[in-house]
Amino acid sequence: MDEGHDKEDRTGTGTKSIFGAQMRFDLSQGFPILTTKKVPFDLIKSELLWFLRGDTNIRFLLQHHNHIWDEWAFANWIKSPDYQGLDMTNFGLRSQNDPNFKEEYEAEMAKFTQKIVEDEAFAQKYGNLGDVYGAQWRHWQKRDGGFIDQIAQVIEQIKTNPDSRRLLVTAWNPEDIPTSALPPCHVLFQFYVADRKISLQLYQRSGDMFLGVPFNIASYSLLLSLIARETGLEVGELIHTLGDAHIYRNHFEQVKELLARSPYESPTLWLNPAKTKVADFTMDDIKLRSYRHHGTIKAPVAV
Ligand code: UFP
Repeated sequence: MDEGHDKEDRTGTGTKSIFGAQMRFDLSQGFPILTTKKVPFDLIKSELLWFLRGDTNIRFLLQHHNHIWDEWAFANWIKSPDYQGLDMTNFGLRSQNDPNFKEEYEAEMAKFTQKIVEDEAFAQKYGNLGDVYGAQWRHWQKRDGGFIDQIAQVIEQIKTNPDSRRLLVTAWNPEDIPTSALPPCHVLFQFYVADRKISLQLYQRSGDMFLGVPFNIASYSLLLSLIARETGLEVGELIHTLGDAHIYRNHFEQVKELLARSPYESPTLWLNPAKTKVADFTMDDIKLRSYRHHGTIKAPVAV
């Protein structure tokens, strides 16, 4: 907020922004999740398990009461010939500015998500988001047909060739970008193994420091912890590298409130000791112990 450049942005909100920033978290010192506000760890868990399943259908998320990807599926639904409801064009912006429309939108959205959960055929058709993380991580489409499972490959490489400098997973596919509603924010991550510890560096091209980034820190720390489990290594550091790191102009008050709070001690992560494979973990196998935090701070999401 003090040193950033004033920048306009795609959402029309405006930001203070810097380019190129890095944070390092030593996971042996506790699990890096903000304590100065509540970060909903259950949503982070179900989203990460969804990515790791290679799933791109919001049905799994809805079954876990996770609504973070709803808008993207809804946007496809309202453009389809099967949609017969009220005009929902530009629903993101309109629902922020028009309380009557907001009510109509929420009713349409509730009908949509209920149908996804109850009707499997409908979910097949309208719950799928296509080329999002699950697909890129586990089913990277090859030019000659077939696919690449980047997660399985990187785990195998970490086990057999831990000194490799090629332990990478990428989500950025230039071919998909022009048709993608939300080009990946987490473009690429790399693993590094030394002294029996494994670290992960994430390159995130764009970070909303108040709303998105606290989520992202916890999500990639969990991913690192799961990969450490499967490869039999200790957890090292999460290195979070950001391209455009920004604070939206309508988050300044919330950021000041957050910074005025005193942090609590970090919680610890519990992973079911009976599970060793990333793919076998379920919601109940992952828990935060002693997560003490301050209250939620509401802030508008830029859409
Ligand atoms: N954003 C995050 N983390 C995420 C995610 C999105 O901070 O995991 F998916 C924010 C960054 C930016 C906006 O404010 O969402 C994406 O917009 P753009 O594609 O224009 O960078």
